[in-house]
Amino acid sequence: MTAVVDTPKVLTDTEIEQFWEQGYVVVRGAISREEAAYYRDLILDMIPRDLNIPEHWHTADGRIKPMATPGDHTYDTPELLPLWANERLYHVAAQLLESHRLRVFDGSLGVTMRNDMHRDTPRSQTLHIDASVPKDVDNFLFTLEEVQVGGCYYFTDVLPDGGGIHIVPGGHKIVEEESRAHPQGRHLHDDWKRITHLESVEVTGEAGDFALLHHLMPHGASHNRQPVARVAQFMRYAREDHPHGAGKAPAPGRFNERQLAAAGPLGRKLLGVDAW
Ligand SMILES: O=C(O)CCC(=O)C(=O)O
Ligand SMILES: [Fe+2]
Repeated sequence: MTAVVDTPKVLTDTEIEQFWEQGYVVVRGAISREEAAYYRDLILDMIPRDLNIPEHWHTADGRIKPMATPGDHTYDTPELLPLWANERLYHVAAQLLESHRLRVFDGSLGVTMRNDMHRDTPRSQTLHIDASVPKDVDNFLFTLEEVQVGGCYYFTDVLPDGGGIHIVPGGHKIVEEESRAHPQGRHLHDDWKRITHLESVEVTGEAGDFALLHHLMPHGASHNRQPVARVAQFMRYAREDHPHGAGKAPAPGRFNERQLAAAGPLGRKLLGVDAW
């Protein structure tokens, strides 16, 4: 695949090839170790020190998922918005999606602390995809415009069995193959939210790395057997001309002045507030 955008090339040709073949790539040093430690502390400080977990947050098997409000997992505070506007990741997404006109979204958080239970299974979550394709369409288009790339920043070192996200190497191709062979391919395996026939492996990484996945990649959270809690924030990128509207602009007034200042010029474009 040839890159047609004139943004800096963060990934090597080999890494780009690996992404399209394997369905994922680890972007090394998306932020520095110092920045990662800063964001780790910021996120851990959101957890009440009395460990009284708010009713609307999720917690299971040592994985705490803070919720901004009931039903909304997006954390786009001024403190976290620089992560949304990260230039290095933006350039990677632009390289892969072959467009510089991108939208960023998601912003959910995940803290996975050690869990000594359920030793018979490495994962705490069923394999699923989080595709930017509505569930009311019959099938995926399988075009580059439809692809969303996303995943998570690791703010902590993620050693083997350390709660790293599980993926299926080449799994995005299996999803494509099965879906293409079925007239209602989008709806297989409970709309691809319950994938039980594939084997997964953990993506390890260092504090500051970003595990980037193709949106058809089956994945799931894993148990953390290590003392070090895994702290992560999820980001997704889609093209502005995304066929199902993932690139559409936000409602006017969606972001306040402090958020817009924190996002900076690139962030404001990625959020859809300023035009490309
Ligand atoms: O926390 C993880 O590693 C993965 C979480 C995930 O995929 C999800 O909640 O949709
Ligand atoms: Fe997911």
